[in-house]
Amino acid sequence: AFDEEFEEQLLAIRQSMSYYRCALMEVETKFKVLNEQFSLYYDRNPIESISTRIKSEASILRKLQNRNLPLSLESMEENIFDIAGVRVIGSFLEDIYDLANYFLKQDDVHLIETKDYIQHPKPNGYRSLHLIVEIPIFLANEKKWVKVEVQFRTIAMNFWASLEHKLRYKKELSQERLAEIDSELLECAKLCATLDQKMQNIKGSKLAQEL
Ligand code: 0O2
Repeated sequence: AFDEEFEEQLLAIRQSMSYYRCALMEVETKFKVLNEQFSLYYDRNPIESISTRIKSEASILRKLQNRNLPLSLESMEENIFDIAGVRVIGSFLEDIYDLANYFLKQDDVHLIETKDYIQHPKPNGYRSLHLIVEIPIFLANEKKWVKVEVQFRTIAMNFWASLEHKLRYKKELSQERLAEIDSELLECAKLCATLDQKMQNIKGSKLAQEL
């Protein structure tokens, strides 16, 4: 009986992960379609790149433990919203909000939560627009609603976040040096925000429109 129960649990976990992978495919396609339409009408691609990832098992476990939540499949599905993650890198600041709005207007995309770290950057300087949504996936005999986190960033936001992520793991440094690095990273984040604004201004300027 124990073996059977264990096998059932494994199957349920595998099934759940497969639903998250299907949801990633759906969302990725939605952005590819938007990019295609933009290219056709405006002769430019607002999306620099799209990437997807499934959160690692270790990372899911850590998140549940840190929040003192039960370690079960139900608890994972109810509490962890970024198991399926899509990252959309847009060209200009304005593109980020346009893409997010076009995506949210689709009637099979249900918004659960918005975290706008562009309007309200994190204290360390992190900027990105996060949307938690629920989208349907169509299986042989049923329709399942699956949660996906979409992170929208400009190239500059992604540049900062990727390098900050790497630097954060240099834990062998002294407290003093770590504080210095944090403050240097915050300064870099501000420079990136200025760059984004300058690029957006150039794009919006009369000169660029005439080109
Ligand atoms: P990974 O490798 O992407 O899975 P929490 O997830 O508990 O920290 P919350 O509120 O659930 O917090 O999510 P939040 O802060 O809106 O977004 C979390 C994700 O955003 C992170 O996922 C990162 O991808 C990204 N992120 C948030 N803050 C930072 C930051 O300061 N620096 C960088 N580089 N990325 C950040 P994970 O799970 O941490 O990692």
